[in-house]
Amino acid sequence: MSVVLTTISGPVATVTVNRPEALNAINGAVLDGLEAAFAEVEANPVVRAAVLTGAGGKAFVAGADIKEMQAFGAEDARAFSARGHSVFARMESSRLVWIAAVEGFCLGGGCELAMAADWINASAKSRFGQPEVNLGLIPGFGGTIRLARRVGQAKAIELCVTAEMVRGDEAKALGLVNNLYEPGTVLEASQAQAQLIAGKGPLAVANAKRVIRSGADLPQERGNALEQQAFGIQFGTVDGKEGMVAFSAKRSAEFVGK
Ligand code: DAK
Repeated sequence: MSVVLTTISGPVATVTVNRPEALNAINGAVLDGLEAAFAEVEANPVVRAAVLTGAGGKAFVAGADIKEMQAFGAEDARAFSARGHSVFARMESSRLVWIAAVEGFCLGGGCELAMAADWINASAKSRFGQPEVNLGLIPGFGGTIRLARRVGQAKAIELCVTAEMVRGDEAKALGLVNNLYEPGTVLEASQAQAQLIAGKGPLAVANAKRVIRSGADLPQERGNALEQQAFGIQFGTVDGKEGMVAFSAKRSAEFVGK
């Protein structure tokens, strides 16, 4: 059985890290599987939104695979880190919205993987943390940067140096989690949310995500310029016209992604 599974249901893709016996810990094979799955989903013209999750219900992902990493020297670790960065970044640069559906433990490299998605859905019982210092390590898949951007520098330092876990409801209060659902229903609720997004204009969804992500590090004026350009582009699309015509005709829009 593959360590990463991809299922397509209508316009919604679900990618599942599938090593439940190791709480879905990320090893080299998982990175290979994620890279292939991200490429496959991105290239599928039918897919309009995507969910990332972990198998088994006990964990989204409990971290990078500690047993595999034990054999690493400094150069192996640097290469593993660089590979993780490049694979995870595929969700950020994707035309699709990626939702991380988190049940149970979401730790270390798992929390880093979830943060590379566009947002995180969880239950109040989910457990988030960056416990690398317990192993004498630090986050190596972008966690230091992404966590600080999500929760602020001071809280990110606190979480990374204490290794304390926070529950899903606490993570929501920190801004790490967008939406809470009942335990056992997070995947289904995330897929329903993806289905909702799939009904929107796909170019508009991709463009909104691109501008927000690219604009995050820009001064306001340059961000405004980026937005103006993207706003104009939408008016040159078939979908942009269709959406406004459908509104005026009091019917549902039929978007074609052009
Ligand atoms: N790696 C490998 N195996 C893991 C694992 C992990 N991260 N987490 C759990 N497992 C395995 C356990 O070893 C166990 O396997 P068996 O003993 O049955 O063979 C199985 O999953 C079930 O786990 P437990 O028996 O421990 O289950 P419990 O319910 O008792 O405990 C737990 C659940 C999540 C509290 C516990 O498993 C735990 O503390 N796991 C480790 C959590 C952790 O420390 N995560 C952070 C890992 S470090 C870098 C790149 C990346 C990173 C760092 C540097 N560079 C390249 C520089 C990232 C580092 C990390 O993510």
